[in-house]
Amino acid sequence: MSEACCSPTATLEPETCTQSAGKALVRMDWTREEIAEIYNRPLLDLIFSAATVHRQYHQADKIQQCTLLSIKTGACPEDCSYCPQSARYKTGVEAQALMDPKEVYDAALKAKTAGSSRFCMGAAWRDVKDNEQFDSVLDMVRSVSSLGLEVCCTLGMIDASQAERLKDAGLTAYNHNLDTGPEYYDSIITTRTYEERLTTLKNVREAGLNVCCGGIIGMGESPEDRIGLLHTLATLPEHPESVPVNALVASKGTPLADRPPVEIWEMLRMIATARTIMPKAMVRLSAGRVSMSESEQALCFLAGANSIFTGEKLLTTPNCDHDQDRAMMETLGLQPLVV
Ligand code: SAM
Ligand code: DTB
Ligand code: SF4
Repeated sequence: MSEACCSPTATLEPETCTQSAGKALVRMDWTREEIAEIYNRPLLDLIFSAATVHRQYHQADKIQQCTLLSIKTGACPEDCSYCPQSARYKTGVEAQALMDPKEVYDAALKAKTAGSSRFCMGAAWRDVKDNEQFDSVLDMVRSVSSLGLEVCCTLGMIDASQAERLKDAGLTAYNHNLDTGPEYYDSIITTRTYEERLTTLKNVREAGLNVCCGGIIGMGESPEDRIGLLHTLATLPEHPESVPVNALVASKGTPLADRPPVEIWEMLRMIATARTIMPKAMVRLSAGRVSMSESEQALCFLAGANSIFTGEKLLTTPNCDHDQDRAMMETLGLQPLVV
């Protein structure tokens, strides 16, 4: 008789079973059809099987708290339809020049004191230029890293040498999202290509940095587009160590301002499928958490999310109240992950 596979109800033949020694296999050869089958499972079966994989690879009672800081805000030349920081839309976001490294250090210290173990600095740039501003970002990376925090940056496209310099400065991970599936991508952004994004991811990986790469749902994409995004991520030469799942924060003035809110069921499908096909990754419940109830977030943690952004803001939009987050973790018996 065959062993039960990672689907709780499946009794697959051994050659089609995706488990090894009681653990889901880490595979880079997923087909779109296989991912679609997982994504479209009856929701409770999907959550149950994802929760099973989650417990094989992660401590299910631990949630990593991360803090974001916008170190350079707004006036971005790109046309990402979701983004309140694009100069092309009238969103009311006030442009701010690159922050002073000392202020960044203070913010990181505050985040650490508040329980964060990862600090992510975002800049509204298309790409990184080799100039004093990049030198200043390298200083910021060095000083945040000296606090013993994981350090992540999201600065737009970077080349191989910039990735190496970030690594040398102590960067843990670089965030560069694919945002959506390859077929839908051009409906959302025209000023940089999917291929260019993949090149940055390659530069990041080859420099020995961890890859943080995910996307956004709720931009009008179809389930097939979401499956396309998950397929691209899960068939990279190595899985990203970190996969942020964002629900669109519909921001006034952007072309996506009137998109209806994402249903929790869609968020759960996305998180559970990401968890199932990339078992080792940190799956981050990212933008959009502010619109979710605690019970909805609890389902996301059950489905395999193991990280949240804490602090009053994401980059430019409001985030959940930190005291309420603490109370929620207490209620759910979750502890902050210490790295
Ligand atoms: N400018 C850099 C870039 O685009 O690579 C870094 C900053 S950018 C704000 C980082 C990511 O935030 C985007 O790739 C996108 O996935 C996410 N993001 C931006 N605006 C968002 C929104 N309104 N709702 C959800 N996610 C958003
Ligand atoms: C990611 O995937 N989500 C974060 C982080 N990576 C940089 C950013 C979310 C931004 C939400 C809109 C804002 O606050 O401006
Ligand atoms: Fe600029 Fe990044 Fe916003 Fe796109 S997502 S407009 S590149 S800040």
